[in-house]
Parts: sequence; structure tokens; C-alpha cells
Amino acid sequence: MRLYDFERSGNCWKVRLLLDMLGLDYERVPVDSSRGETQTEAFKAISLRGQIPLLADGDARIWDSQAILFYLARRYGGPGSAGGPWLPADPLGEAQVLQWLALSENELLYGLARARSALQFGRPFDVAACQAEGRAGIALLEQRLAEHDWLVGDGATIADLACYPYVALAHEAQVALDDRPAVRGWLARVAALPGYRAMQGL
Ligand SMILES: N[C@@H](CCC(=O)N[C@@H](CS)C(=O)NCC(=O)O)C(=O)O
Repeated sequence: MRLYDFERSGNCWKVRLLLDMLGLDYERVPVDSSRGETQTEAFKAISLRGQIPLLADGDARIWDSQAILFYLARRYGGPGSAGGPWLPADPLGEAQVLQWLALSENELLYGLARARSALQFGRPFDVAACQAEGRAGIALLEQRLAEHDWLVGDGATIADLACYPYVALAHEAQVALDDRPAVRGWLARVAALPGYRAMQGL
């Protein structure tokens, strides 16, 4: 397997977390999105959206971190069910995972990730508006995690890995978690999972 990847990308970090936690071997192909390397003709020829992460597995090319998490969980998530512990097989559990993937693709991406991108990489986003959207997402996480250890069910799923990176990077978006004790506890639980590897430079 090959992961087209940038160390400082939270979306790529999600995928690396699951690959590492599943103990899968993969080659990392560095693509520096902060320097426009996603927009070359060569890269766009393999990635429809011209974005990382992109996973190559045999002949398959999968773009979007959420889709990649889903694929890895279904394909390699472990014996016993299609997805193993990372992706519940029952309709309600699967829908609950999809809800949190939606949060990661909306409030956390258009909020936290974009505020970070503006502050750390000089991207032209409205920092205050993005921070407000990110805080709204974090408030929803806090509500869930005040009553539960994990976002879905009783153990870690791809929902946790999808939401984790940009919340763990919230300080780089200048969004404080001081009044979010349940979220801070959950960040520590994710970081204690076997196979966890931090983003370099954090
Ligand atoms: N929804 C996508 C977002 C991917 C994304 O925004 N990737 C960024 C890096 S974190 C990227 O490739 N940006 C460069 C570009 O759009 O040219 C996902 O979850 O994979």
C-alpha cells in the first residue's frame, strides 16, 4: 500500500493513525500540499480532487480521509465482522459513525482545520469565522464525551480517529480546550491506543 501524504496534514494523520493501529505496512509518498504539490498534472492524474491523503492499494486509488478510513476498516479491520471493532456492522452503529465523520468533514475541517491553515500556512480563510465553527464542533464533542469515553459505543472506532487530529491540533488554530475537560480526556485516551504515533513537530 502507498499513502500520498504530508506529515503536517491532519487529514493524512487520521489515515496514518489507523494504518499504524492496524499494524499495516505502507509506503509514504510525500506530497507537500503547502507548496502546491497537489496541484501538479502528475498528481491530479492519480487523485481526482488533487488533494491528499490518497491511498493506493493494488489497483484501487481512494481519495478523502473519511473514505480511506472506511475502506481500511472494512478491508483490514480484523476478523469477526466487516470492519472489526473500528466500524460497527449493525445499521445504527454504522450510522452513528457516519454522523461523526460528517462532523469531522464539516465543523472540524471548515472550522478548526481552516483556522489552523490560515494561521500556520497563510491560507486566505476568515480565522474568526473558522474558529467559531470549530468551537461549535468541539462543543458537540464535549456533550457526547461528558457521558461516554468514545464517540460511538464502548471502544475506539474510525469516528474517533476522524475527529481526533484537528482537535489535537486546536492550539495551532488558537482554539483553547481549557473549558473542555471531556474532550481533553478523550484526546488522552486516543493517544494511549496501541500503535498511536504523534505528528512530528507537535
Ligand atoms: N475532505 C478531504 C480534505 C483533504 C484536504 O483538504 N487535503 C489538503 C491537505 S490537509 C490538501 O490536499 N490541500 C491541497 C489542495 O487542496 O490543493 C479529506 O478528508 O481527505
